[in-house]
Amino acid sequence: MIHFRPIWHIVLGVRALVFPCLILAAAVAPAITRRDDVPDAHYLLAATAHPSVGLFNTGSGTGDAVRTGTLIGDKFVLTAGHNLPPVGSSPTFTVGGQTYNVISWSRHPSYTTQVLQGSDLLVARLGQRVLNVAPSKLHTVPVMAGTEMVLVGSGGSGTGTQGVTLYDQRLRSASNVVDVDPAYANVFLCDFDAPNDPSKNSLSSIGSAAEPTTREGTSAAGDSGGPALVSINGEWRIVGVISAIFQFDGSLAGSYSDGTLFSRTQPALSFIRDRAWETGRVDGIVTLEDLTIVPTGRMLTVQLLVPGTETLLETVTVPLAADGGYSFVTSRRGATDLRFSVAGYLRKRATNANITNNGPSGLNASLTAGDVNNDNEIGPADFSALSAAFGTFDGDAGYVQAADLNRDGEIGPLDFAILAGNFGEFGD
Ligand SMILES: [Ca+2]
Ligand SMILES: [Ca+2]
Ligand SMILES: [Ca+2]
Ligand SMILES: [Ca+2]
Repeated sequence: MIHFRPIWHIVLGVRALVFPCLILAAAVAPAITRRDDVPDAHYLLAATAHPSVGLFNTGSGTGDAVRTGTLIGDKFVLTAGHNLPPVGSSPTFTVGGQTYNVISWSRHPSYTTQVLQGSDLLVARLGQRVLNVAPSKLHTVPVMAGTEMVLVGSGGSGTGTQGVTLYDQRLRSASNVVDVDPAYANVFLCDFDAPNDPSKNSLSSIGSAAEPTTREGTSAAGDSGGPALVSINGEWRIVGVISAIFQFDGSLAGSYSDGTLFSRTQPALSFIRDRAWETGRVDGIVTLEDLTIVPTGRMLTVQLLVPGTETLLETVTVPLAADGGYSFVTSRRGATDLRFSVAGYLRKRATNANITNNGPSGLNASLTAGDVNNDNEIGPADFSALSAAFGTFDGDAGYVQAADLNRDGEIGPLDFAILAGNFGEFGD
């Protein structure tokens, strides 16, 4: 017998099509539970790989107010639709060691308490930018059955034999395998398999494997709204949001054979992106030419200018992401020139960008290396600076980072070649 237990309260009307008996019940507050033979420390450590996951407090003031959410933009959090803050509440989101006020939120327009239909999603907006945590990205491809994933939640903990025994609001991450019921396109599932006990393979009827993953586990109450993520080329991407638990054996929530129901995010991408989009937001990628390391944290200055003039409207300084990505928000609207500058590179001007409520997005620029002294010209002064430091390595007395044009830790022939190749050029 499978009980679908929506994590927050009783849900009525969920139809049982593939499950032999679907009974809905109110849940007490269980959360990510673990294999008996794997230490809790493994689950706690694994969660540190997901710093964008935090505690979403609905502000209800009740004992089950603290749920889970994921930062998906510097001001936006993705969580479950059933985590809707009550009217008049003061919800918060805690991530990266700081707590932020949630100032507005938007639930998926197709939200229903019938959790098997999916769309149990909510995008919340924070009152302040989160600057010390990189947001997670959403996977744009539907996740397939059999894919190994992780789920992260801030709820309690316990083991497969005992169920939940501890509620400490610490983030834990379990792994599991995606199970799919073709009758429900907007959700996927996982079950909590036990080592050497195929009787716990509760989703065998839809082809689930009986073997647990090395960090197998499942979720429940405080985990509600937490992400399911898959690793794509070494980067974690969100594929679902923890929506409900089901109990196969009817007792000990979070024990072996119990499982989790996730709302898929891929069918809801347009909703999520639309809500997690600030008006007047400009973004794109700035490529630092000839750089051999990622530009993470390099500061980009963007000057907003009246088109065709030097009349400065606004100056914005933001850090670059690993892929050179940047974004900022401005109240400026209409035709604007944007001049990009990063120390060590010639400035580049993008002319007549039209800033609207919706962008522009994808405003990219590629900056030329070699301006050691930042006078927007690659000339004799830069050559002299590089020559003076030539042959030094990072840590040497004479090493000057600005002259290490490719940032490989050595001021040598490669830097000289870059400078020589760009010699005589001016920036915009
Ligand atoms: Ca499983
Ligand atoms: Ca299974
Ligand atoms: Ca120069
Ligand atoms: Ca170098």
